[in-house]
Amino acid sequence: MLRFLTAGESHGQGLVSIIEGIPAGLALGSDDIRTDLARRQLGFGRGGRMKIEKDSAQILSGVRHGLTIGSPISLLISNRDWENWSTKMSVEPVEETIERALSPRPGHADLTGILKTAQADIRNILERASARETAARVALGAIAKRFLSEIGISIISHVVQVGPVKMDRTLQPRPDDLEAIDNSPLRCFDPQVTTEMVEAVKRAAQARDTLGGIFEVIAYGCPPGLGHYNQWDNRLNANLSMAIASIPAIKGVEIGDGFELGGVRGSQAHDEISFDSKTGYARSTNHAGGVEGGMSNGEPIVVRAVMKPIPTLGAGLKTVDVETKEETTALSERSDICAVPAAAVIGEAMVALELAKAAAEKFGGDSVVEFKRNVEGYLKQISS
Ligand code: EPS
Repeated sequence: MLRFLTAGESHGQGLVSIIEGIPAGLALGSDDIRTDLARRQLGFGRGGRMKIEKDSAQILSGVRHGLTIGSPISLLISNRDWENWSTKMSVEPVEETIERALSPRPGHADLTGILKTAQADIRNILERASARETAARVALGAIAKRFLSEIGISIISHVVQVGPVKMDRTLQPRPDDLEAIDNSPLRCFDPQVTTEMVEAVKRAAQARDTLGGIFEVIAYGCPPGLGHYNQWDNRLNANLSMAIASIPAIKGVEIGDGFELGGVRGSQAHDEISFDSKTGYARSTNHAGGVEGGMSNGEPIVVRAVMKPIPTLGAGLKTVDVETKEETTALSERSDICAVPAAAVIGEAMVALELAKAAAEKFGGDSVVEFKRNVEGYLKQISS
């Protein structure tokens, strides 16, 4: 029902995206998208490209006079850097000889990409494999967030680890804390840990190296029952994991206490149930991260992901020239030292898109009015 696609190269003319399945009557403007696009560009340790780009999305269709009309919404994010690349990335053939990229970066799509697609220039791979594409996903995610906010769902993220520097796992921010998180140079909720993270990024930069880390996305206000236990590909935990793992450089995803659950007994792993006649069912803990049996259970949904260090290293790793097969140093485009704060914002977008999909499936509705009426009826039904 709700689906989306993106297109566009990192140094091409721009990023294009289409989302289908957002009901009619949702208030939506470019400003709703601009805030999240700017948040994706934040973070200490970003490269020179972020100084060039000032991302904004032009809404090309699906919105009229500030409201969605139920047709596919299409967006264009123009690349400012395009003017420096219009010959190298020209759609039409060009007269001059363009230097090819021939030294694949270990950890990137470069080598397998040229082998798989029978192309000789790594640029044809890296342009699309680049994390630039995630700007389009963040724009779509902002639309999904706008939709979810109609039923009281809000999604935040924060960085809990950069390289070896970790934050206390039990510190969990609330939606009101998002501004403070965005104001932190590494989007970390703990000021003391932030200082240590900044130092770690500085040390990596001095060594012309890169750093990964771990981020957490939390969705507040989800009703119980998004997703389904009835079929493998309806399970919300599975779909959230796929959505997050699809972000470039993500190597692992956990929900709730995740991998730590492998080391404790059942009595410590599960969230005991209570009932209050005024407030309904409740849990005193949330080890499950808001998902049980493939469905949201009404508690905050907590998803964590590990991002590997970016494979474009200033110093360049050992590799092989794909033409001569001689040993060489991997190509080193201008790049980021640490992009975990940006990855966290992309994580919010992917969680939003997945929850919007699950909510649209559960509650249906061709208009926002119908969707909200269905949600209200359901919440009334399960509260009695
Ligand atoms: C990226 C390389 C860099 C990053 C880029 C991801 O781009 P450039 O080669 O233009 O310096 O800045 O990220 C973005 C452009 C972005 O918008 O996040 C890569 O190789 O993945």
